[in-house]
Amino acid sequence: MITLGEYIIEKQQDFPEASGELSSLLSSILLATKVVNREINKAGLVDIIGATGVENIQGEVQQKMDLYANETFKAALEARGEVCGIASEEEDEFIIFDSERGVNSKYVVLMDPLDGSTNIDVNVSVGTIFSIYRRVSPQGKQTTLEDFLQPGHCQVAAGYVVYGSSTMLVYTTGHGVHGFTCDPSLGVFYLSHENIRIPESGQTYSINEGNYLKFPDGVKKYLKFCQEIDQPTNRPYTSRYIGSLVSDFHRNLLKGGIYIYPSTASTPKGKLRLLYECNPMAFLVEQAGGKASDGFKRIMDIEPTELHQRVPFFCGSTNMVEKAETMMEQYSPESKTTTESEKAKKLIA
Ligand code: P6P
Repeated sequence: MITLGEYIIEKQQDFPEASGELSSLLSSILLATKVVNREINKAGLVDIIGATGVENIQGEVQQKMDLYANETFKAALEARGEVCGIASEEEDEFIIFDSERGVNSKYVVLMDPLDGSTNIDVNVSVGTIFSIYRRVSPQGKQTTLEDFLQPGHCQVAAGYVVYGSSTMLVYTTGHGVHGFTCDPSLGVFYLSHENIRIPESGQTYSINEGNYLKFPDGVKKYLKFCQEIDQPTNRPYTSRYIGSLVSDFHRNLLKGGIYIYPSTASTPKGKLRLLYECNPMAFLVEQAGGKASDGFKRIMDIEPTELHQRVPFFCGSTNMVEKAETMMEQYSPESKTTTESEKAKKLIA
């Protein structure tokens, strides 16, 4: 029974150039996770569920637990002094940690402190998602926007916490994906899933079919493919959609499956945010042997332009993602938003 703290230190040799800062950073995330977990588990008993009436930059009404989780992770990260700043779904701009330790630290963290938080009021699982980069601005100075607008393939580490029937923390530092389960009697996270591998095929698809009428034709064709009767390929597949990315992702990671949030009428660029939802999940799924794209382009190769930019998201078992991409190429090529096609449009204009 090895704890998360012991595992991080044991694996520190994977980072010869890091003299313990990354280990210390990850353990500060663990500390904040324990505090948030405690509050979520009693959210029904204290005045901490429900909405604040305040909207965040996403135009979404902030839940009280959103703000609590955001403040908890922000405080834990700043106190540990291993990051020079953070970006968060709950913060309009990136946050600068301008203490002497902060400006001299190596890393930045991007996070969705509590994803799917509207589920808390109805006791459905929610999650935290985090992504860690080495800064590109000079140490000794304040962090800059460029530290946060790095493509996903530059991530140093990424992970999520799923506050479900049990609380699990799953992370990668580029050396496989490892899951730790909390023993609530001790508040300790023990290694429970070492080297998680996602099956290359699955029988589950996760998508909000309420948006069907406005899906790209390629997505509609893929859904019909999933629903066809075909014994040899175990179809029809099963539809499972919790409305909590971390929960749907976690199930598909362990059992195989695909999660799709495509462009819709109300979210023409998709709903999920590239920097602190899609990139960390893409890093994890690729490290587990899966795939993540916007339907055409590898998520981790997308060059970010804005802190809260959204992208369509296809993520999960490689064979399933590739089948969906084939249908997007065949039936919705106009949805491709690669740099090349944008340049072509400008030339024609
Ligand atoms: P919809 C939660 O708000 C979230 O960001 C993901 O966790 C979840 O998968 C998705 O949005 C649900 O969105 O539009 O289907 O309710």
